[in-house]
Amino acid sequence: MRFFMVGFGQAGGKILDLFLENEKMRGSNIELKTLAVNTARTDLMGLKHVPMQDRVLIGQTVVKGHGVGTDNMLGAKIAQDEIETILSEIDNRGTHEIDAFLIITGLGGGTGSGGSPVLAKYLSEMYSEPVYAVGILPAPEEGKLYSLNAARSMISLLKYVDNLILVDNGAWKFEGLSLRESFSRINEEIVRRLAVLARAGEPLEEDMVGEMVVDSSEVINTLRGGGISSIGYATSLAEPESKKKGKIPFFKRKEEEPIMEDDKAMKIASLVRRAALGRLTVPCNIRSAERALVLVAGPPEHLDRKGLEKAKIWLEEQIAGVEVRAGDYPTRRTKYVAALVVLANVTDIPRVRELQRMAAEAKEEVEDAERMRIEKTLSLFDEDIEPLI
Ligand SMILES: Nc1nc2c(ncn2[C@@H]2O[C@H](COP(=O)(O)OP(=O)(O)OP(=O)(O)O)[C@@H](O)[C@H]2O)c(=O)[nH]1
Ligand SMILES: [Mg+2]
Repeated sequence: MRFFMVGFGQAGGKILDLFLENEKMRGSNIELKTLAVNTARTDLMGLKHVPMQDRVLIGQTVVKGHGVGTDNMLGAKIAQDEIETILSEIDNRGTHEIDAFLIITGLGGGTGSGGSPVLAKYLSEMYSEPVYAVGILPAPEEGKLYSLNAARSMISLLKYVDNLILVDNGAWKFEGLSLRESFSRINEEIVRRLAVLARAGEPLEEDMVGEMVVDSSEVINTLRGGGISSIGYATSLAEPESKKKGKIPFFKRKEEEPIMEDDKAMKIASLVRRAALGRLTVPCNIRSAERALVLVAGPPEHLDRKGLEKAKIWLEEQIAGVEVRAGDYPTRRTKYVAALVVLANVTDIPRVRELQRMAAEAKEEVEDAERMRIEKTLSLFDEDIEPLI
């Protein structure tokens, strides 16, 4: 699955940066097209792995490289005014080999929150490839302005993206850490999941083929329809073959072999179950999902077709719809078996409902405050004074 990744704003840029670092560390052979877009010069300078030529500063004449200060209306305006610059940077990098666009952004801030929907709109109009966004929801403690921004951004993004993958900062805050301190850990969790998704359908090591191959078209079919998705993930340490009981030739009896195979299948099935029922990127009711995609990655001797099929049948029973796609890919670059479950087009997401409520309240308060301020200011003047216009 070849993404053209755009990190929009500070959070988006940082996650893109970490994704690239992770790919480098793994000695990845995936060719990546990337762009970090921001209105804040220092945010762009702080990136370490996004190549210099892939960093684009917008809005210089308006905010002089200082960011939009959580004003996402201004973020949207700047993106709109400079859309030609962003689009030509994307076009210059070539798009014919990519499978999809992926815009990563914080929804509660200004630059990425406002700019991402504008970019999504143009990309969806100009290219046939699907456009996805990874949107980070603000934690409740960040306050009403962030909620209002997130609600506005989400509503606009959902008009243009093929799918919006949500991550809830509030649900991912780590025990004993402040929200800011949690960011780097949350970002690692996001990158881990994106790395698995980005590998679907890509040959990792030339001589290895999965038991059930998932192609990028299956990711695209899962993520179609313009809804909201949530991702589950779980790993387990892949025990070396020699340590498994029953695999030691001396003790091995013929009739034990099927049990071993069943054991392998059971492990895969329970890993997938753990991924789907554990902490999701945005907590939601799994029963409200329209489709699902399962990807399992790990050393080839730990992958199992039967296990995957079992998991698939189980997941079909859990979700609202019937479309579940599943596949695996072998890799020797890890000691773990990882399972990723994408729950596509979920509708029952308590945090989104709460955000809508908070945003409506915030909007009313802002309007009330504005009306009162105007009334108060006007009451300072004598009623006999005539206004100029
Ligand atoms: N998970 C995660 N969330 C972040 C990170 N940095 C900021 N956020 C969240 O993203 C929102 C703010 O978005 P930013 O990306 O900082 O804002 P921006 O797009 O740079 O816009 P301005 O700074 O207003 O110009 C807040 O809700 C933060 O909680 C990060 O590194 N990780
Ligand atoms: Mg910023």
